Amino acid sequence: MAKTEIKKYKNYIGGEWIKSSSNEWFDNVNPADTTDIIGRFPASNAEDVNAAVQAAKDAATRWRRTPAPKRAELLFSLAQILAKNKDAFTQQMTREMGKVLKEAGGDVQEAIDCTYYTAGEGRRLHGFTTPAEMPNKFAMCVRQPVGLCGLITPFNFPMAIPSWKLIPALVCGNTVVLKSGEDVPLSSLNLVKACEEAGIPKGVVNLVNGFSEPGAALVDHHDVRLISFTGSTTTGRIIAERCAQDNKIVSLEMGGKNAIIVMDDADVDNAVEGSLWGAFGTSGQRCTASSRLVVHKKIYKKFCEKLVEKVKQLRVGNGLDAKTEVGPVIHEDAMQKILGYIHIGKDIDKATLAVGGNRLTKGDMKKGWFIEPTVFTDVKPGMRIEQEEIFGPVTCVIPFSTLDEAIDIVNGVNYGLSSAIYTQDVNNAFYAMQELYTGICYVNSATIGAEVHLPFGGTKGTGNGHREAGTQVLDIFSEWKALYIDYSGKLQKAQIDAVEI
Ligand code: UN1
Repeated sequence: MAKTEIKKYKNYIGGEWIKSSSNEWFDNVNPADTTDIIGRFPASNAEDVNAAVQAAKDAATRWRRTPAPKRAELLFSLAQILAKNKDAFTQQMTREMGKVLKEAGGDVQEAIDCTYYTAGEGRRLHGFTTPAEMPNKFAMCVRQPVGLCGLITPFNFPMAIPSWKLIPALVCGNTVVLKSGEDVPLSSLNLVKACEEAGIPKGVVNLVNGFSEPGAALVDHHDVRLISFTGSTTTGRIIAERCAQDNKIVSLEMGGKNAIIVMDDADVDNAVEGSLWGAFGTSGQRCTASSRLVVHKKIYKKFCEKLVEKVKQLRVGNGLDAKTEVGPVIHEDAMQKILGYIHIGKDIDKATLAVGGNRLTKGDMKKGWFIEPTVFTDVKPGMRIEQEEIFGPVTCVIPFSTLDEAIDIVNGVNYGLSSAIYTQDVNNAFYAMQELYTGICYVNSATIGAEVHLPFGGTKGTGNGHREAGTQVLDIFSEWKALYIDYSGKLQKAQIDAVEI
């Protein structure tokens, strides 16, 4: 029987679908079943990036001069196209990324929400006016586009994260080269194809697939004015250093080591449910994952028992099966790294492995990268599994006695993305909201589940001060221009000429 040929996908440069000048390809593999090849994608090089940057440069003036409400109209059409294709995009995302269908649907929905919400900014993009020091003089501030933006995206939110970058870049009037995550190129391609269908002009959005070579070429390209990156803290730091050579704007969204505090007055069942969702949703492969559960000593035993019981019941398997609750991790290297951390937890940190800890290979699972949902208990602040980002289905439970101690534990890592507290006491809740040094903080829910109209980002090793989503993202993708209009008909010197009262 003739084997069905694996579909080849292309880069999108200057409105054309073209293969890489390298003529090399890589396979997009299903992490739940590595015999399932979703497609072949161009393994692009610096030459492809140069072509994409040139196309984005050529399109820049026309796009910048297109009134923002008109740009936004195209983005509203884009949102409709994404919504129309939600089911197909969801299926394809689960197949290439592994997360369960419900979560993949949430990911596509987040891209739709982001597109509708941010397109609305096309009729706002507010600046401000302010009085000038001198009579007969007017002062105001407007946003101007940054120019050419390079977007580098990860695997864990294959459509949501590209949309967080792409849509605000476009509404602000920038042109874009997107380097898709090499493990999930189809979801980026679906988003870019939808841009084409929505009528976004040629060259405004360009897509280059591949590994680090095109990523590095984008970061180093002199004509790129901004790099927006989501990924590891190590890579982010390298990108920041390289961007500094050229004074590029750089927005980084990196790791996390997020914690949930569970107070002794909390609704324990609710806290267990939240912890389960926060720790094992997306197989723990979220920067916002609840990888630490900081639990009051008075309820610690009860909490651990209930949590372990629930973890044992989680159904691990192929995300395409509607019954599955936890899918695979993204690839073999990720699996080995996570298993390595489990080994560190057991044998070096000497924490208690309460449940899980192994690779799963039963039946069809041997074809993919599955790890048992894993909980360490009796974890102490400072242990490696308590400090370092694992990015997998592993969480650790840390006992504490006072809220101040719990807050110190939460803040005692080199990350600051998301935090949470379960409590019924309003004083505890407000005190924690004030003291937790993270970009996002939840009360009575887990550390995951950010919505697109609020700023997203974190402190310390998580970011470099920028926030995506909300209206705050506009501060990444536009620059302020201060405008002074003197209609006095004479020279007026600010700070020097005295104004008669
Ligand atoms: C990420 O973890 O990389 O808040 C993004 C959440 C999602 C986005 C997560 N809306 O968990």
